[in-house]
Amino acid sequence: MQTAISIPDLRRIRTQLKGTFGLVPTMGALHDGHLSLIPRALAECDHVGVSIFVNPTQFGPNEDFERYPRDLARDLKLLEPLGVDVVWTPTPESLYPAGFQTWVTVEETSRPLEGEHRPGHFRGVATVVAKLFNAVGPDRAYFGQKDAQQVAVIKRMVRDLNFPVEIVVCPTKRESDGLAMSSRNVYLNQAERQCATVLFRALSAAKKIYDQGERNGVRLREAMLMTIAHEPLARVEYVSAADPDSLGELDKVEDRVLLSLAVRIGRTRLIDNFLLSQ
Ligand code: PAJ
Repeated sequence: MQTAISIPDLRRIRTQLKGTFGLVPTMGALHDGHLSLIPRALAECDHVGVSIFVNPTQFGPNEDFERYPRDLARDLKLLEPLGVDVVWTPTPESLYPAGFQTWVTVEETSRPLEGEHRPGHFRGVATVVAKLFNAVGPDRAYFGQKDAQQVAVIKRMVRDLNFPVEIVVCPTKRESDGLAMSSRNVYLNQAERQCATVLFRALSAAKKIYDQGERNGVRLREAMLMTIAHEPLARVEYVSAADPDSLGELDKVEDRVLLSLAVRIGRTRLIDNFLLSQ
């Protein structure tokens, strides 16, 4: 496993790796959710690279950029046995040189849900992912369904800017009680950790009535809200039953619906979603 910090070093390594290349972009603090993307990438590509970069531009001024978990030595140890060819850990100065002023904005898709509660978040995500794609030149890039709106935004950017990259979406990896794995789960104390299953329980309640035939968007959102209302530690930011591509809220579900929600538990903000079809 080779490692690179500078873009020229990364490029030197990259040009030596012939065949198809898969990129797994991450912000580190790796857990089994991140790691689950790697076997998929290795199975589909001749070579695989992982980027680790806590991207400052996707954090709001009152968000957790400073306290976001960072442990590069541990991350490298976790990646080493998996068969990854290269790990790239760029510096903020190399990706955001002095005088930086060029941004990628995916307009409509970035607006609702996360975009509404985290202004500027997807501008930061789209910009850094475009820069990672430019530097690496991957044939495929692997993202988790866990961040459903991020997937929609990146797919839109790839189409709109003609990036020659295939976006591959991998299923959300969960703890045994349903909690979606997230680097932010380490912020939760014991009581909050128990409460955190409320996201999965709310999504499951909506899925249950969906499976029984409910196609009314209001009812699906209500089912999630009612579950969260029973948890005194949980404060809902949004619940949504939306079109998975446009992210527009649905009155009536036709064939596919993205159920998603953001909930604050204490100081920690968690998101999750189910993609239901048919
Ligand atoms: P990060 O939160 O580190 O996540 C890296 C990748 O792992 C993302 O594609 C995310 O969706 C995926 N992932 C996280 N938790 C997962 C889980 N429980 N199951 C499956 N996949 C999971 O997402 C980002 O970083 C950043 O926004 C990034 C794309 C790297 C741009 O900075």
